[in-house]
Amino acid sequence: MSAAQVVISGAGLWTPDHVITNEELVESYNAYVVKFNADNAEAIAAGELEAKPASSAEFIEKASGIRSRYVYVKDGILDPDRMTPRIPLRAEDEISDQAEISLIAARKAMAAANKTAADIDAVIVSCAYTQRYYPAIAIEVQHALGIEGFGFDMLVACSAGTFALQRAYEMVAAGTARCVLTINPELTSPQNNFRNRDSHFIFGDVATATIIEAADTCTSDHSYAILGTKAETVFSNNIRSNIGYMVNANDADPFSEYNYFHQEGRKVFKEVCPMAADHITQSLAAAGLETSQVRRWWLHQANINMNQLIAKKLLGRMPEQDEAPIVLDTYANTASAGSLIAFNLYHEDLQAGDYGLICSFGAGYSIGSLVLQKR
Ligand code: CO8
Repeated sequence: MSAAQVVISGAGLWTPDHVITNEELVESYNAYVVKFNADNAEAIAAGELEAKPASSAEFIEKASGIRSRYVYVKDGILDPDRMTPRIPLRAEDEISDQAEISLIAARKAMAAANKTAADIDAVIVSCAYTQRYYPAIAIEVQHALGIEGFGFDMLVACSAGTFALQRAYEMVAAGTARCVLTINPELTSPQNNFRNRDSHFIFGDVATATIIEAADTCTSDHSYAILGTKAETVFSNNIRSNIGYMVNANDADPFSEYNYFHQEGRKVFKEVCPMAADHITQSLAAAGLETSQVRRWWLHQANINMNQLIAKKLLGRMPEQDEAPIVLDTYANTASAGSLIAFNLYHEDLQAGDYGLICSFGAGYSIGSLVLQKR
C-alpha cells in the first residue's frame, strides 16, 4: 500500500498589537546601563566589576537586519527598573496566554484550509518554550476548538515548527490521523534577557499555525504537496537556556544570565550557515531537485546576513526578496515560527507546479526542512 499524498492546506498567523523599535529598545537599555554603572561605580572603579557598555540601534540593524519586533505585552519591557514584560498571572479556569494566541492563529489556518474541528484528529503545539508542563497547551487548544482525538506539546527550539510539520506529515502518510493542526505560539519575550547587550534585540513574539492533511480531502485554494522532509540535530552548547523545573532544587536564581537565553552568536553564525546549506542541498537532492528549480525559499529568520550567506552558497548569488522573503526586519527572530511567518505572508502567489522549501536552523543545533510543490 503506498502512503497517502500529504499536503499543507492552510496557514494562519497571529501578530501581536505592540511594536518595539530598535531606538526604543536601545534608549531603555542605555538608561538601565547608566543606572547600573552609577549604582556600581565603586566596584567598577576598584576593578571588581566591569562597566556595562551602551547598545546602539545602528549596530543592531547592521549585525542582524532587525529594525523592530512585535511583543505580546509591551508594559514593563522598556522600564529600566524591570526590563521584562508584565504579564498578569491567570487563574486556572482562564485560558492560558499561549493557548489564547494559538487559537487565533489556528482559526485562521483552519479557515484557509476549509476545515472545521470535526475534520481534525490531532493538535501539536510546538515551540521553544511552553509556559507550563501540563496539561499540555495542545490539549487546552484541542478542548477550546472542540477537536476530538489527541494533542501534545513538543519543544525543539528553532526547529520546533518544521519538526512538528514533519511529525504531522508522518501521521497523515501513515493513516493514523486524517488531518493535523500544528501551532507555534512563540512567546519569547519573557525569556529574552533585555539586560544583555548581546541579545536584548534578538527576539519577538508571534504565533503561526498550519494544517496538514491527505491530498484527497483537501479543498483549499492554496495547497502544497509535501515532496520530502529532512530533520537533523547535532549537539551544541552555543545556544542555551537553562530555566526549568529544577531551579528551586538547584537553589539557582531564575533571573541569572545562566537561566535566560544566551549564545555564542559568532560561533552559531559560522557553524550553522554551512550546516544549513548542506542540509538544504541534501533535502532537495532527495526530492530529485536542484537549487535552481526552487521558486521560493521560506528560510528561518534569525539574522539577515545568515540568510543571505546561505542563499548565496546555494544560488551562487544574492537572493531577491521575492525568492527568499525576509520578515525578520519587522518580526525579529521568532524562534521556530520565522520560516512559517514567511510562508504565511508569501505563498499564495506561487503557480501550480512551483517548488518551494521551508527550512529552520538554530538551537540544538537543529535543522529541519520540507520540500513543497504548489498544487
Ligand atoms: N550594540 C552595540 N555594539 C554591540 C552590541 C550592541 N547591542 N552587541 C555587541 N556589540 C559589539 C560587540 O561588543 C563587538 O565589539 P568588539 O568587536 O569591540 O568586540 C561587536 O559589536 C561585534 O559583536 P559580535 O561579534 O557579537 O556581533 P556579530 O556581528 O556576530 O552579531 C549576532 C551578533 C547578531 C548575534 C550574530 O552573531 C548572529 O545573529 N548570530 C547568529 C545567531 C543565531 O542565529 N542564533 C540563534 C538564536 S535563536 C535560537 O536558536 C532559538 C532560541 C529560541 C528562543 C529564544 C527566546 C528568548
